[in-house]
Amino acid sequence: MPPALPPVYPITPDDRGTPALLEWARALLGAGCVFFQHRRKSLPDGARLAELDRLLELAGPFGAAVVVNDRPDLCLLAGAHGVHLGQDDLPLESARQLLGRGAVVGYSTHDAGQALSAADLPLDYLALGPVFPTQTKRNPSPLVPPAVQEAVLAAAKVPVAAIGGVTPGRAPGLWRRGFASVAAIAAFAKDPAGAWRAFAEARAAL
Ligand code: 3NM
Repeated sequence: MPPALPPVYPITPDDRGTPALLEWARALLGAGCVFFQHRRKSLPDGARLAELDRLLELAGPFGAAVVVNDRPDLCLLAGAHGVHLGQDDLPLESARQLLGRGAVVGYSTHDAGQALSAADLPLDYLALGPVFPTQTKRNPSPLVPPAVQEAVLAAAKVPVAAIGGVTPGRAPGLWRRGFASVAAIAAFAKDPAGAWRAFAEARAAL
């Protein structure tokens, strides 16, 4: 069984070097996070793979899962726990073929058509966004209106993560609406351990 999508899903910032990124991960793991995504689109492939190796070494003693953004090949090479694929990446079936049933395979969707047509794909979770305005993603899709969010949540056969502008203050509304998870970059960028605690408190108060 692949590791399950947790209620809070941190994603790495992409605005710093590897030593600072490893500090970010150490803080998050120390605070209790056991599932996060390595999303480092700006790094050359070799540096991205080397950083992923280092992250997996850090995550191992915590039993934490590291999901690789976009790249089943890097996931396989590093022995990471799964991939998160976008609309323009390898097909989900190909990622599944490469990584097997034990890997997490997640998929980004941005509208009802994409999310509903993913219903029969070999997925472990869907991400839907942006649910709020995001400063982090270049050229984000238009906001997913609440009615579309609800339609996707009603039809989804796998857990759905909300993404885009998520903060600890916004998370409870998303969980209550039926999102299994909230994924975020900016909210965790400066103080990952503090943000982790703020999300955990919001979850506990739900
Ligand atoms: N994907 P922040 S929005 C990586 O809409 C990503 O699918 C999105 O960063 C989507 O939490 C986004 O800082 C950026 O808004 C999320």
